Amino acid sequence: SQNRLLIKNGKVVNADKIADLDIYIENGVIQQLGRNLIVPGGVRIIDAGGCYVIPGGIDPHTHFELELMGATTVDDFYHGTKAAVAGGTTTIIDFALPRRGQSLLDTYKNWRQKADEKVCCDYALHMGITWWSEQVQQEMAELCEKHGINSFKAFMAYKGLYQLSDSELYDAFQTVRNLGAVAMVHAENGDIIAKNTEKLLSAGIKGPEGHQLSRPEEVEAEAVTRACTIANQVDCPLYVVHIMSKSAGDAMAYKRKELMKKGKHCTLYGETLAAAIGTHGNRIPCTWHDQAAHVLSPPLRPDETTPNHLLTLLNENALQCTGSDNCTFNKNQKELGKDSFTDIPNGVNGVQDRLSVIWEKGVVPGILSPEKFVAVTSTNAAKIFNLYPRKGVIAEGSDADVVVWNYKAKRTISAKTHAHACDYNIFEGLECHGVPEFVIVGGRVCVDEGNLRVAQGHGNFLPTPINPPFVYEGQTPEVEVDHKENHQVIEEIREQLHGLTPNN
Ligand code: DUC
Ligand code: ZN
Ligand code: ZN
Ligand code: ZN
Repeated sequence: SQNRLLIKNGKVVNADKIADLDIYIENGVIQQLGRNLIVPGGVRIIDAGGCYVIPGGIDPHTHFELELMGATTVDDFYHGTKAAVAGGTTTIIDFALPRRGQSLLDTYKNWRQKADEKVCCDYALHMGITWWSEQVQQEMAELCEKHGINSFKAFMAYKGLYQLSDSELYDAFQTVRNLGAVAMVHAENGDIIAKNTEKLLSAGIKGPEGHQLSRPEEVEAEAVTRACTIANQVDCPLYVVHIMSKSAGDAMAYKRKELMKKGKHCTLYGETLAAAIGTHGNRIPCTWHDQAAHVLSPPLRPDETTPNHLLTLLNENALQCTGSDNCTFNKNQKELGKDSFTDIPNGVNGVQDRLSVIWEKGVVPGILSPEKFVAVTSTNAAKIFNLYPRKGVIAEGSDADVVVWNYKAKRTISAKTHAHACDYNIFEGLECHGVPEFVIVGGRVCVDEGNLRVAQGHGNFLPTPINPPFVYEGQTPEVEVDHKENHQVIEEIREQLHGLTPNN
């Protein structure tokens, strides 16, 4: 029947090892692993011979149906999760972002409304701390305790819109710490960016190239260092989103080493983006639209050695995760910035192509092993945001989010064939090894021999528990958790907040 599936003859890749295992799936959950499994008759068999079988990707950074800079992203929760699934990502974590002064609880409800009916895969939410007050502090506690949100993102840039001062960051991180949650930060120095922007505009530089010039590497690196310093003062776990430059990556590595030398738990984490690995900012001969399409914050760097540097940091566990920051605006929306780069809506695609890009740039040239690939595209995010081992691993009892990854096949990325709603693709023309031939989402075959057949509304909201048990001692290089203990926590949350899953 539809609910039973046997994936045979594949090589199962988890973050810690590769093993020859068949996978038996029933009711959306992995029931058995091994060769020569005894399974009921009439089970659909998928032959994964010659392929890797990997845990579905987790994209910890998306912006679906977000209103930003006067435009709303064209990938809503349907198109966004459809694109995710098409590329082998089976869980996304989106940012619920309140406007200044807006209630966090209202924002949470609004995001559930936007997402629940539309998602084709499971999703969780981070909450933005876009302003600071007593009310925000109280609502953070309620979100943690009643709604299963364990991560809160603050901004050091977007001055006058979202930016918090250092003392507000200190208070916000302390609140997060006391709740047992994880702080997140957009690390760029917003004050310096505002000054540089004024100077560029008055010098008549108004085109997209001004975006990158206004926010150079050290402006990002300084903010990474400052964010880690503030987090350390209040002993708060911190996840730095979208690290885009060599300098910022090195700053992250340095702050982590410093903390580990003191023999402390190291709970500083860094994420880089598919965009930073698969493209570069050296786009001078391009058309206005091509340049505008590549505008995101922090910007792509002209230094063409950036992708390999970031990949090396991922391999060394100086960075732990890769996201997409999928935040897609169409060409006509990007044109809001025709007269000034400051008005180009910030954002790029990536939720569909992240796995292919990281595979092509990381695994094919031998910088990342297949196991490390799984760690940085899935497992580490599951551990940091407390979705592990329900997500992020192929194990008995885990959700059946599984990808048959044909690493010998090739595909060429193009806006003509992608599942996004947007009319360009920043990776246009990139030929990638690694094709998700089958993508199984909660036991349902949603990519079937390459054919996409998603089920709108069939994903669930994933409440994420607080007190993340991911802290680890001293020099230990990997993110570790107590598998059994965390499994139990997640089971309890599942029952309390969610009724019994899976729902198919
Ligand atoms: N950066 C972007 O490019 N888009 C969304 C928000 C952000 O921080
Ligand atoms: Zn950001
Ligand atoms: Zn973002
Ligand atoms: Zn388990």
